Amino acid sequence: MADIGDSYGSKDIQVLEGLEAVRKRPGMYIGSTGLNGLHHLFVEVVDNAVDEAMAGHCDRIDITLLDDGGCRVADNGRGIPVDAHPKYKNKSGVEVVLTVLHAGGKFGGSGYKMSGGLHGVGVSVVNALSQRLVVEVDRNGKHHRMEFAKGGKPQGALEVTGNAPRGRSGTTVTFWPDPEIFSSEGTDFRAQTLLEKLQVYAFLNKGLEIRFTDERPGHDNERKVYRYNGGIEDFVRHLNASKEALFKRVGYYGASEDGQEVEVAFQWNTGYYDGIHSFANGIATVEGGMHEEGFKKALTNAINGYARARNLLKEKDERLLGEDIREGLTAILTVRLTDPQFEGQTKGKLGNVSMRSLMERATNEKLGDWLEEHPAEARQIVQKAIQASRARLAARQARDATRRKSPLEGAGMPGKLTDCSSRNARETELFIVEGDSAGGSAIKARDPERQAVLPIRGKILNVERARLDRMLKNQEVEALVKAVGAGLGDDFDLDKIRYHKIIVMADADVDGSHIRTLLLTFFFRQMQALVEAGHVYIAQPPLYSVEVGKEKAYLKDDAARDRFLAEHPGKHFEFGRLKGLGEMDWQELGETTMHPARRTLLQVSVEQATIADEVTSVLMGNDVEVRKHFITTNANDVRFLDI
Ligand code: 0RA
Repeated sequence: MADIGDSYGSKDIQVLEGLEAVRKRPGMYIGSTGLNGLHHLFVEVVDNAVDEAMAGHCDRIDITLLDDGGCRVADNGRGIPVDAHPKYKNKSGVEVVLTVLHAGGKFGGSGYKMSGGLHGVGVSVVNALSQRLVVEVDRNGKHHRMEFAKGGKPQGALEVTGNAPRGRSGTTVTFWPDPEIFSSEGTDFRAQTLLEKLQVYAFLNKGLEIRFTDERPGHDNERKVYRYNGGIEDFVRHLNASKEALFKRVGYYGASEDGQEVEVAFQWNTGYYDGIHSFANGIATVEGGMHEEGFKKALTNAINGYARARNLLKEKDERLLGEDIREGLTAILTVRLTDPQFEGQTKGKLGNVSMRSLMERATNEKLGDWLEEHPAEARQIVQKAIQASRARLAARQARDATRRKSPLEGAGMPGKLTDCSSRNARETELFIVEGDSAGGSAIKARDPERQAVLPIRGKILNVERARLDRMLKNQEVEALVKAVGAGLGDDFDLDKIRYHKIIVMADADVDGSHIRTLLLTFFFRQMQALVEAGHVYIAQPPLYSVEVGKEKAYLKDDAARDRFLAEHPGKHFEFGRLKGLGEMDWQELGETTMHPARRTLLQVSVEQATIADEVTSVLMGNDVEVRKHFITTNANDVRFLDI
């Protein structure tokens, strides 16, 4: 029996202080309190369930978005321990896991050694940032339940509420994010974002079944199920599905040593980009790191070795470069290790040196074997790399020719560019405008000191399908590259950009959206650092105009129109739908879309390089059918944007 002193001791105060600290500085735990942060809560809870799966105790996870805004994650793992935790006397394991920061993996010992570590802030953080949370545990034949109020405050101890279904164990966490914390962008989950993450989890955990149901009214309520018995091989197949594979087979190898594991799946496509995606303990390492380094080095080595041995590369021929070999490669690298070191700007780079040597040895040996065993595929890989090296030389010649045309810095600006007078890139903006007439209005409306305008006519060249040498000959591309002033591809130098805001201004119609996608693809492919550093924006011309007395008001979107109607109750208005930039005169364009104080801009971010790459190739690649299907099913989904 616990007395009052026991049930409210100093431990409890510490616990509440811990959760209070999370509420004071949510950003430190989940990055932000915008939509990214909100989705982080989801990731955190699902991660815990996936950890159970990785440890071999769970093969199904059910996710439900409830119609009251809650999110439920149910797994059939072992269930969070329900007995009293030795360090926290009278508290159940469940309460400790839900209220003590970082308590997630602290007990149970070995079962948790592979857990992520990056997202692993613990489900207590989710509790702290929820207005309500209910945890249910099936374990030892009993069904247990515990509820928490706003900020993670326990509403009573863990209770046994009945028997567990026969033989079942598992954990169900249902949480309602706190709107007070997520006040800027709200608490509505985006199903598409969640599904993308769930699909990656399913690929990385072979055989794990992940089911998702969105019960919210007005959403697609059909259940989605992800389960891949082929694991990362299926992942590669999926990524290449929208492309043309160089050969049918997907290669695979794995190795382990001292409790560390590496696995690789790969296939080449006929495209020109490399798509290496790496993960450490299930977490995307978008900045690469030691495992990627080891892989790339050994890949170059293995292919060159094979090409020489088979005389596909003659003695006089130069060694193939890594970039030539990686052209068209789609590969998934996953590693599992006990103490992952995540480094770099976004903590997306694996720092463990041991992973470089394990990956390098595994690749040298196993990929070497694979090439010997699959001579037809091996020959195609080598031939493609040889072609790539020739194209690289041709591209260099073409680029040198472009450079020679404009030897002086700052000279050689494209004729179509109306530049601004300030040379301080930090304060300047480049508007890329569709069409000459809208371009003319933009030139009149701009602030000549800080805003430059580059009109782009027609559709710029489809960059996914064109190799660099051809692309550089395209006038629109050339003008764009010169205006930005920092080169392109591997030579792109972020320090040299001439404007800190590159703003794409296109109509809200289908053509406009096509041009926008082409431009974003171009930036994503050829000036990736520009996108990553957040320099690319999309202008938002208003969708509606309305006369209020003698004045004309502009409304950004449907939500703005609804607000306007709510602010003018009982009155009738005619709303004009603005079809294009051309419908506004230059003053209007300036007022609504260009003036820094009055416009809204969307910043373009590469939220998930994996997914962005996929969308880009679906939209831009050669497979018309896949593209049509994608556009019709995802018409409202602008995945590049982090709105
Ligand atoms: C601590 C220890 C053990 C499991 C868990 C936590 C656990 C947490 C979550 C969160 C969602 N689902 C979960 N499933 C398990 C180990 C338990 C044991 O050794 O039996």
